[in-house]
Amino acid sequence: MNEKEKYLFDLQGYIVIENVLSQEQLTILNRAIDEKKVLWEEPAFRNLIDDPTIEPYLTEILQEEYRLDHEYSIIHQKGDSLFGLHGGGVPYDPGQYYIFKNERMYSGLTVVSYALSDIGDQDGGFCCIPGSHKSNYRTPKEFVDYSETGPTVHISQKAGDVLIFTEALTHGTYTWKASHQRRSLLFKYAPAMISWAAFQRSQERMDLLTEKQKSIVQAPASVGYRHYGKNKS
Ligand SMILES: O=C(O)CCC(=O)C(=O)O
Repeated sequence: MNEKEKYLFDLQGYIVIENVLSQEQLTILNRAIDEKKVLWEEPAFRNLIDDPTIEPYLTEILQEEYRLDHEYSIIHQKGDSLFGLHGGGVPYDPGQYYIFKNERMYSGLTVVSYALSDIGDQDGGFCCIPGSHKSNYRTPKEFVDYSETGPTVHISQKAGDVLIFTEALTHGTYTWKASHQRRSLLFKYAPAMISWAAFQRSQERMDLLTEKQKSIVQAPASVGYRHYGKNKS
């Protein structure tokens, strides 16, 4: 994560990284969705858990050790309805926070959102209030229900681009207006000791993973406890 990207993530609460997925990956992932495969059935999905392009960003935003908390896809057809704004600095949520301390950022639940189809300016999809992860007042209800646009902006992505945002950012979803489907894969990571969703990974699914992936898809425990646990006889 370079200095410009750090500046932008800290300032806005999100960044877009272009061209993360190759055309080949897009073809495989989109085919798997056409075939209605669940996230864990297709290795190309599982390989995103330790995507080497994304790893340095997560290390910077979440610290050296982090965990994949939960993941899902968003498949929206034309007319699929909006989802109101949520998140933000107030009220403070210990699972979804953003702070800057000791010359670095710390984020709770943090989302890596892969676009598998284009999300153009007028298409709908992800929107947010840039900078709201540091807000000190509640989001006005007119902005939450979109009766006023206010400072809310829509974020475009080309197929293959990745949007990373902190869940502390006030964000939501505009109605999907394009004739093609919105296809996004959301991987939600947390610091090693935090669990946002209940931990319910089956052994059968864990067995599909590489050792590296297993170390990311793990139950919450502090880094100190994890290493102490490993060294205990
Ligand atoms: O990608 C989107 O449209 C919004 C996702 C969202 O609301 C969330 O991750 O909490």
